[in-house]
Amino acid sequence: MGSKKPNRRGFLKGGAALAGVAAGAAQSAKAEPPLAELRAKGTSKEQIAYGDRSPYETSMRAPVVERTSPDAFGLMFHVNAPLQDLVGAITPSSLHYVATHRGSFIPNIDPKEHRLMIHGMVDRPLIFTMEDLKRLPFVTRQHFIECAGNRAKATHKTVQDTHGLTSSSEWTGVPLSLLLKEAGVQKGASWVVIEGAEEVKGASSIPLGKAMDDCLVAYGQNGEAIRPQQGYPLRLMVPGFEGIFQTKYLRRIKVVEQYYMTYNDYGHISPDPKVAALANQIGPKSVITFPSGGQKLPAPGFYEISGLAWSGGGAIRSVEVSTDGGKNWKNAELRTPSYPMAHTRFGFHWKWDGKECEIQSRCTDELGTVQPTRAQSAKYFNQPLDKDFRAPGTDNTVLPWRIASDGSVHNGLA
Ligand SMILES: Nc1nc2c(c(=O)[nH]1)N[C@H]1C(S)=C(S)[C@@H](COP(=O)(O)O)O[C@H]1N2
Ligand SMILES: [Mo]
Repeated sequence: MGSKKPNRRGFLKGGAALAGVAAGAAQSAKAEPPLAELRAKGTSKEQIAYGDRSPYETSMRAPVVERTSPDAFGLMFHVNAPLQDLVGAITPSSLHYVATHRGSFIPNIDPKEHRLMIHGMVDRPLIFTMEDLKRLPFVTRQHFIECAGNRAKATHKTVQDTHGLTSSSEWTGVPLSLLLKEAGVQKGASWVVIEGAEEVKGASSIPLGKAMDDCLVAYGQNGEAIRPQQGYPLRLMVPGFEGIFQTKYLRRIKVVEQYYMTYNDYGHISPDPKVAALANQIGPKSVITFPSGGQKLPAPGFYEISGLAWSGGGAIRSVEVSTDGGKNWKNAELRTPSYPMAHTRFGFHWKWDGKECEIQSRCTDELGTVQPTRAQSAKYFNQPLDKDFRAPGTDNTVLPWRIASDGSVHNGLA
């Protein structure tokens, strides 16, 4: 918070500004069925066995605006997470974004049949069953994933459209370094090629230094087995790297002596070595999820601006919010622990005066890197913005939301 801590009671005292109604007046019109009726209906085995959300909660993933899923062949492409509806820093597994870069049927893998092979430039090629992996020392960490295709453009309406290709989960698995040490990496090795088990393979190459640093061979997501859409039964987590490196349905790791071009790298790798070296790490990025495009503020008064910040460079150090089109910036509060390469939730107290305005957020990570504006990014890449105002490179730029005097919220690029 800027200089002075706000006084919470102050907000409550100014209660007229809040949209609350006196107790008693806000009773729901629909009455609960009487207990006898509920009793007669009984409790289903399913309700007892595996929980469902309330039927009143209808938040959904949605295909990216640019491509339908499933397509005419039944293939699934990129599907956005409903960031506008989420609270906290963890994306519920059922709402985690999904990206299958060449289109895919989600494979149905029997974990008893699944194997992970580590081979190539190693002293002892190894094959692990899922049971083998679960016997080994594990770690649990929160990490975000973001697709390189997560880019806002002027025609997008909601934060689900502009930023929905990122999600954050708590992942559990075995450090990749442990498996590689067990296999014994040979002298001269410098890259690993990672391959998935489904028809498109999802292969990508990562530097050995990263593989030995903080990568996870993950089988757990948010306290249970990884969901099929996220790579059941096993995926590689490469914290902070672009989504394409987070190989799902992980089945093969080959230790090699040089960079290997895979099918997936096509279109992702730049011939400019400087760009290529930086391209796989996600820059510091943040976005306001409330109020955001498509929502409406019912009246002037107090609102808590809320949003998410994340960086491939480490933990989020600070988030600033501007409510006057980027002229003045004030520190937001970090409302969740800022773990390295994980979504961090921020909050910011705000009183809307009912006038048209523009709100935006920008973050700084632990390396001191500041999230750029679109203009700064265009200057850095020495490339103009296109007609949709898409940022060049991977888009980690600041996104403004414009609030009209009727309270409706719109994409500030439009
Ligand atoms: N095997 C496999 N791994 C894959 C992909 C894929 O299609 N197949 N898609 C990649 C892409 S492009 C992204 S952005 C992330 C998305 O992970 P998610 O679907 O769990 O959100 O997985 C990556 N790993
Ligand atoms: Mo992706």
